Amino acid sequence: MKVLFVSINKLKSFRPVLPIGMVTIATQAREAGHQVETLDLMWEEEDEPVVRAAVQSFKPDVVGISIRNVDSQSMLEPVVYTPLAREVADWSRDELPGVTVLLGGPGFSTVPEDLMDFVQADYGITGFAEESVQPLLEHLARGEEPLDVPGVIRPLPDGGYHRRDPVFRIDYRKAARPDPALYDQRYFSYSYETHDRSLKVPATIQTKKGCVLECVFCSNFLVDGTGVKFDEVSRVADEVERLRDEGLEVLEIVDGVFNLPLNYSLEVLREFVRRGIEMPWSCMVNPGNVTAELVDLMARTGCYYVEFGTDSACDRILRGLKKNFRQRQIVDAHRRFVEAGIRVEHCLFIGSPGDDRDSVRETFDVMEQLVPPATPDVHAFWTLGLRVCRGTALHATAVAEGMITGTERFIVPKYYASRAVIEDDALLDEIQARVLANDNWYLWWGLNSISLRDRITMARAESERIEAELNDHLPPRPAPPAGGAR
Ligand code: B12
Repeated sequence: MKVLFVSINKLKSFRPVLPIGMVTIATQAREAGHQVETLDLMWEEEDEPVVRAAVQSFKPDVVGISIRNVDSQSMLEPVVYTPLAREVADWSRDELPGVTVLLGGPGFSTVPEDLMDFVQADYGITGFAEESVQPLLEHLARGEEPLDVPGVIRPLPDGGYHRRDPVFRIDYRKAARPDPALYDQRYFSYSYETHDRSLKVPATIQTKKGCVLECVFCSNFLVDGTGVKFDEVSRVADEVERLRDEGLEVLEIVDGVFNLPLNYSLEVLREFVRRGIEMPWSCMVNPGNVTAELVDLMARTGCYYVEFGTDSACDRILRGLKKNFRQRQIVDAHRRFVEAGIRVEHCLFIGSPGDDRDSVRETFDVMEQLVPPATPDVHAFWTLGLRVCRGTALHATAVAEGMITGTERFIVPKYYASRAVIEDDALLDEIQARVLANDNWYLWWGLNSISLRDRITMARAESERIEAELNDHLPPRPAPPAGGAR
């Protein structure tokens, strides 16, 4: 089969991320004997002529569209990225009537039926696809329906969808190593600025899939399943050595949480140390699982920056979010990394279930200690409101509290923001003042010129416009059942 894989992610902020998932399965398909080309719209000014030309010249049997991000997940800056998927499909079908349109990617897995409806695609694959893309293509090559392929979704002639649940199984020994030649080479000459240096786009590696936590808002279980699927430590180290030897200067470990479970991350790091691997790298970290040995090994292997999924610094709120750590551990973990010379970025929500004046102030007070002004190696990224995702406990809470009806399409971004925060004008003014007073805190770029209260009103109007735009292209049917909340 001839397969054209297209990545529609165009987000360069705050750094462009390599489409490792798409390139992994493109490599896998090529190794299975299919003819494969990749097209990455990240670098294109005008998408339409590029997509049309690629389809015209390659004449693929299948156009596989990789959908990483559904939307910005930001209530204050709502943006949807999915219309481009529909356009890519339309341009392809226009150039090559009858071409098969296949959807996949982490964003796709979070809203598969909605995206199938929206794009009018022929097939989709939910979950990770190392073990399903090949059987799907083989079936298509034989002119058969790939209905038993794990994770497949296919429209039924009379409406609705045939679906097979993803199996979330992977044999890493059989999985292809993403071929760097299938990345758009413009990633490797691009640099982006941080406050004090210019950095290359990091090479990416995944040491495992999945997460053991069940944070109430998180949709990662739709992408990677529950439980953790580990790669072999030696394979991970081999891959890092290869990337380093190919000249890549910076590395990012793209596990949802690197240090969970702790023992496995320690094994990976000990293997790096044993092989003398040392290069600048970064990852996402759980503040509840940070030991002296972990930080020491991370620093010795070159880790220069970690992103904490802190969410709140109030124990009551952390408990409600089902986080596995409390304020004391956030403070400890932060200090350990800072002492080791590793930059820390906290990602925090304002408006979680139960959030009110007291809990917001407590969180702000703790962050003022950890991330004071004029310390540019530590940052706090605040998000007002939490994106409500399919099958999450937060979805059930948002319905129970009357914030959404529960029949909304999940492709349309909806947010949970506790009433005790969002309806308290004095608190919103205080939040604005405290964020603006700290040059290492970020909530929304426009905060200097537009008040937070006004921005919320403007963003609501923008959200309504986005919803209407999406609904224009969706058949008028209720969303499928959300599935059991976790
Ligand atoms: C690591 C990560 C980050 C890192 C990226 C670092 C880097 N250098 O890549 C950072 C922290 C920077 C980040 C930022 C953001 N992220 Co992020 N991130 C992730 C995470 C944890 C892993 C992504 C990854 O690399 N996976 C590894 C690869 C191998 O897997 P994969 O991409 O899923 O690909 C597999 C399948 O999806 C499938 N597949 C992929 N493409 C295709 C195509 C076809 C045709 C088919 C059939 C299959 C297929 O096969 C692949 C192999 O199994 C995911 C959550 C998760 N568990 O997946 C969120 C996730 C992708 N991120 C998400 C979001 C929203 C963002 C941000 C927009 C957040 C923000 N507001 O800033 C930004 C966007 C940044 C950007 N420029 O695009 C969402 C996207 C979904 C959505 N609802 O929009 C996710 C799913 C988290 C979530 N559950 O909400 N992220």
